[in-house]
Amino acid sequence: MGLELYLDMLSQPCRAVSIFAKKNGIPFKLCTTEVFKGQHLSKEFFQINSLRRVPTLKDGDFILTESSAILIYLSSKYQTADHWYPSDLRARARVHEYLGWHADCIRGTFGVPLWTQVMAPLIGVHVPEEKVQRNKTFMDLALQQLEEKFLGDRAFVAGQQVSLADLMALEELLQETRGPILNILEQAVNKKVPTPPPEVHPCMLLRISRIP
Ligand SMILES: N[C@@H](CCC(=O)N[C@@H](CS)C(=O)NCC(=O)O)C(=O)O
Repeated sequence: MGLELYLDMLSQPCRAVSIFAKKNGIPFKLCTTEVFKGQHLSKEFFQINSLRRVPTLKDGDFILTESSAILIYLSSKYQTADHWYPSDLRARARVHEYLGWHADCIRGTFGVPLWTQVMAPLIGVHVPEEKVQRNKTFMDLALQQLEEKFLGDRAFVAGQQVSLADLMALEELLQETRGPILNILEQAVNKKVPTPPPEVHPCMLLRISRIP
């Protein structure tokens, strides 16, 4: 059985994995798993990933979660160009450093507005303005740290060419690659986003409760 990727294109880590696989000509079967339709809660998906999260990779009997682990696995298995996941120790360590920080500080803040502006209202939850403003402050700080610590006067996070670190950063921050997100924001403005089914509400409430 070939490589299967369980992805939801509304999810930033999923889009990063999809872009990487396509850009590098890695053949895979796309198994669309839409979180807001509750598809990640199905019995079938539970057999594959008991954490019930996407992205998930299935390569024969090997199953892997976490976007950064998946990207590293793909780049190593398919021997993609060295710049993606550099063999140089320090450049590679820089990629890991960035991926860890990204998950906390970029994903942890840039992922929030979709929840406060679109998903929470859909299930009748109002996120206090104080939290929205606090998150904006964290987003500004994260951008400043990205520029000052990770980029400085360089074009890329590690080395002279694009790496997995840049892919994660660009995917989250560049609007052009965010078609599905722009679509859902537009649908939200027009009040056309379908309400997620009730079985998804507990996961959504948990996610909303984690907004600091
Ligand atoms: N740190 C994980 C984040 C994965 C994640 O949060 N996935 C979300 C979609 S963006 C998900 O599957 N949520 C479903 C849930 O937690 O119920 C990664 O980078 O892969």
